[in-house]
Amino acid sequence: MNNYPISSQLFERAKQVIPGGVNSPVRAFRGVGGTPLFIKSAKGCFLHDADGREYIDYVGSWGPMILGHAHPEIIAAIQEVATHGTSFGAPTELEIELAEEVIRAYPSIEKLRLTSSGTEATMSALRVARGFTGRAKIVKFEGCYHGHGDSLLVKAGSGVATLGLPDSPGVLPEVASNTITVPFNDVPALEAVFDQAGAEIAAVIIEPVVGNMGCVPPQEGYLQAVRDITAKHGTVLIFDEVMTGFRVAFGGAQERYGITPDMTTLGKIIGGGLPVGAFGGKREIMDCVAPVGPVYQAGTLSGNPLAVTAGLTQLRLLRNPEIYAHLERVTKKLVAGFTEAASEAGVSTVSNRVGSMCTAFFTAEPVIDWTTAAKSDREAFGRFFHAMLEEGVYLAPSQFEAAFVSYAHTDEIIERTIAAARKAFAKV
Ligand code: HOZ
Repeated sequence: MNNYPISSQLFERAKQVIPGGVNSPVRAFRGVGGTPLFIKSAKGCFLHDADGREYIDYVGSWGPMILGHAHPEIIAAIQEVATHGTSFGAPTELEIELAEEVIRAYPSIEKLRLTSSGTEATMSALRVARGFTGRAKIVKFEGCYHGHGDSLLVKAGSGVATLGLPDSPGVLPEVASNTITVPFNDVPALEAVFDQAGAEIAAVIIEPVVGNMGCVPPQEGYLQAVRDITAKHGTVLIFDEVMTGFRVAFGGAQERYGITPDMTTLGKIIGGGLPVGAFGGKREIMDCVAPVGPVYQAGTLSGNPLAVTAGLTQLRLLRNPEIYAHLERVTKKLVAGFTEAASEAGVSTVSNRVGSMCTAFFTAEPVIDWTTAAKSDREAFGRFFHAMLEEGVYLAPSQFEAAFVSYAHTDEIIERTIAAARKAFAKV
């Protein structure tokens, strides 16, 4: 029996006019099979689909909804600002306020530029790093995903890993050849690359806590080693905190691990659920950006007043440390509950967590990089995913995406989720 008749109909219709029926590949459920849910509305930690079913949501729009969906203060702020006009293509005071708010939380950022997505932020940051250093090569890590910019679609995580795609056609070999990849959490591999080509490397870009191969934390001392190696070679270290920014701590992974990058990219949470990205860093690097410097970057909707208002309102609410204490506590409880439920059912899982990001990998071996993540049993994950859906819990439809917990996830919701997991693991 099809429990999702309306979503199924919508999916068939969508496939006629949108590639794969979706506007971003992971949403198509290819990683788990079946029909993607079409969502009608969301409130707090709940999603409602087109078939009238309710789910506890652990996707949170892939990270931005840290306070839960349709937060009343954010909605009210957007409505108020919208009455004054929705886009001017000219500066507003709101943009300064958002930049000031971010800079206060991220001492490594002296200046920043707003974009409309995380992808734009990472692409722009690389261009600036190349312009600043006059070097061509960049280093990224296997299984890390930094949006779909050409230079970054090499051994990428997220949808690329989920779909098992080879490096994307359409990325010119001469572009890809300037991207060097190394395994995450492997200091000798990074040292070897720098010993060989250090003077040619403009930037190292890293998810300081990986979210795009599932959640993979940096091992003790790893980020410091990356910092030391890049500093020694005059290479720009870019922390891609699109997922981790204002997520694993108010000041992101750089605050949590005490490491100062040269540049940072942000997105997701800083838009409060509307499209905002940002790249920023040291003044001398950011002053390469036009119109101060020669590195060109622009955007009609950059700094859009609605998006900036949503982000600013969310960041001001997030100043309350009680929110992070809650997120830490309930996510820890969730992971402990999953681990116990899996072990009771005799299913091997390894769970990684940093703050309110976590993943249960269907494997018996510690997951520290892409090689170990890729050993997960994706079919078992798919069965678990669908069993959870049946129980009213919406997880990311891929083994290689992190779960995000929000402030709206109460203890009672976490307990309901663990009870659902008990039943779902029994069906794996
Ligand atoms: N690449 C995103 C997750 N890492 C998915 C974006 C989406 O489907 O909205």
